[in-house]
Amino acid sequence: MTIRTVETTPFEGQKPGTSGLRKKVKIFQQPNYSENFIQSVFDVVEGKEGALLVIGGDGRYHNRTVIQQAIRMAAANGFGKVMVGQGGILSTPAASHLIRKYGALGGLVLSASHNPGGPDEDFGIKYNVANGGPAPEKVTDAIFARTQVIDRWLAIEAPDIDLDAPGTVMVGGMTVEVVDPVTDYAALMETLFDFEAIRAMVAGGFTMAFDAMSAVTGPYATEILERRLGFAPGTVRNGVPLEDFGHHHPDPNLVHARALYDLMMSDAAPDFGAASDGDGDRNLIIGRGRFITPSDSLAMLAANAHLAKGYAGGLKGIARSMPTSAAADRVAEALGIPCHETPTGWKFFGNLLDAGMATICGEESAGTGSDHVREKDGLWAVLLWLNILAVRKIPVDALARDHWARFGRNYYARHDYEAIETDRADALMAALTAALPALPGARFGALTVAAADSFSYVDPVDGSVSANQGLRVMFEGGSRVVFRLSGTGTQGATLRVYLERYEPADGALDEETPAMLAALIAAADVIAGIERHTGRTAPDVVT
Ligand code: VG1
Ligand code: CO
Repeated sequence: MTIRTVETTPFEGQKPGTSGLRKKVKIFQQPNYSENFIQSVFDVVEGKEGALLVIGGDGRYHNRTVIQQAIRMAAANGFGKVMVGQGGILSTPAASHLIRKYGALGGLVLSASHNPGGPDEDFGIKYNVANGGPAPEKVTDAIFARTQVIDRWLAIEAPDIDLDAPGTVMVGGMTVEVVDPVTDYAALMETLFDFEAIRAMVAGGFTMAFDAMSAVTGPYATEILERRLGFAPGTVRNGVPLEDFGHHHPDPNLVHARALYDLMMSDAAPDFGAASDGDGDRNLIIGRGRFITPSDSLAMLAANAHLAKGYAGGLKGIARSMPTSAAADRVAEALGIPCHETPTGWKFFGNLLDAGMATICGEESAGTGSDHVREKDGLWAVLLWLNILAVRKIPVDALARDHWARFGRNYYARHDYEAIETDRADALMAALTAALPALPGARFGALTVAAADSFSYVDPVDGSVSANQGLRVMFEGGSRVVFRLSGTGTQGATLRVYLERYEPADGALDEETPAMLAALIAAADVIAGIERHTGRTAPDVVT
């Protein structure tokens, strides 16, 4: 086996963001670009000799090229075995499960998640550690530091392997096993949920539409929903993963999953609608005539999780990202369990899950998951919903109304201003940061600021501190606006404005969200000077 040592020089900007390194495909196609990053990962992680590495991606354009090269590099860097999904496919939660199940040292997840794919769109690489979760900040910081001084990468001389042929081949001295991407994941789901009960509900006439958005969940959803649970063929829509996601934006929200939303609001709506994103870790839940916000979904799943066999023993705790609404906090309070508030990004849940301090986690960005893996998991959320509906035997809308009548309702929306010039976005955040101390007591229409701060997180397990995780303006009565800049975009800056208003159980529970948030939206613009700084008068995306 010949190991090639290829000289290289550092690239700027290889800093992993909220979820790995994400850039335009064209940037990743520069000679040495992907290799520099992967080698930096390998230079930083310890214990590679003879170890197992899991590799898979969401099937987007450039996936196979990087996988073939990563296999040659893993062999040169001393790994004993690579496990890769057939066709290069592994959803993010399925990759997390394989890492855990087979005791891998870690995994490379090749995805830019909900970002579009294709030659002119986005690509990404994320490293997950031995617990199956995204590398924590101390690891991503070390990887970034390494990218800034890297001067060589290693690969063996070997031809591409046949990624479509299941089985085992040797690459140099290293074993490569091409595995079915669905089998282990589907088996895990059967341990958590009562498939019998869901099958009986389906046999009784319960219908659903699942939009895989031409992304990675197609094969998973077809196997689990149609083959194992008995939903009719055609229940899974856009079920074949495409390299460019059919030119769509594989982001399961009301804008990009519009067709599903329109169906669910129409007379032809099935009982249940759901969608997942590029890499299968997000979920959209819509009942007939009723959209469930991701923050509400987290709260409703937490309140009912004990109805599924995997959670029959109850929850140890709930964790949510800071911008996620406080709906889950009220459930935690009622259950007498802790609710942890973390910065945005799944990597911050890892320690809480490992330490047994949380069982269910969620983010307002359509991410929900549990301690069964260390990633958010789109299909898991869909199956937990189905299991709960099968036990409670009520429609989604009734479940939501019942929940609000008990806990109150957190009206919620997120406004995104995309591709703002970076300087302007930075100026807005700097000015707002400077203004925070003077805000308490200030009035904006009928709203009075109760507190304002820059969110900083101290990890209760390892004591690590993550500062500057978003600017919060809290109002008297429990309403709130949060401002932060995205860490997953590939063009300029994206400003996210998170809006939340609480109505108690005896308050106005059946109103339209935009009307309920109108005063907050107006206050947000005045407080942050959104139009003044960015020139924008309206958000690009409202979810
Ligand atoms: C966004 C979401 C965040 C999520 C992250 C990765 O990050 O807000 O909640 O964890 O995407 O999701 P940001 O920094 O752009 O706000 V995924 O499905 O793209 O891996
Ligand atoms: Co994703």
